Amino acid sequence: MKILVLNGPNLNLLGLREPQIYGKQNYAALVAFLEQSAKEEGLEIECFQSNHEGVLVDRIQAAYGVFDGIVINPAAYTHTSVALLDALKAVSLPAVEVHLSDVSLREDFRQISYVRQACPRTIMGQGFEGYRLALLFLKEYLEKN
Ligand code: CA2
Repeated sequence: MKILVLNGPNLNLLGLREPQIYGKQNYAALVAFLEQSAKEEGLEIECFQSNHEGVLVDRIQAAYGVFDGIVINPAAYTHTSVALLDALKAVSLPAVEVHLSDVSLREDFRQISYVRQACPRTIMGQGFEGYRLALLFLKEYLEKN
């Protein structure tokens, strides 16, 4: 099973600021954690981060026929992007929305998620562990479907 892990804008700055919200570890540590988690579960993953909405749309489109599922933390684009929602719907791959922080406890503008409509599962507030749980969810989902 091949899973694409997408991270949106500013997540490349992990560990540099706001550690009380996003944790102390950096983006490289997140990728290392994901690779270790995937190895343990026998999954093949590719991790990709971009600060650009269209680039993320391109990667979702290119996943069609190549990957079996998508883990996505769209970061700020969660709350603004119909383009990411449309891309996820278009490729029709099972996708899990992940957030490091618990967005349900944060500002009003973070209560909207466009991508959620295309995701059978959302995981929030569990830091890096949330990404591992997303991989596990997709593994089980793909085994059943
Ligand atoms: O909790 C999450 O994972 C978020 O997707 C993170 C986004 C935020 O806009 C979403 O509402 C929730 C922000 C990512 C920014 O990451 C930073 C990392 C270090 C320093 C500053 C920002």
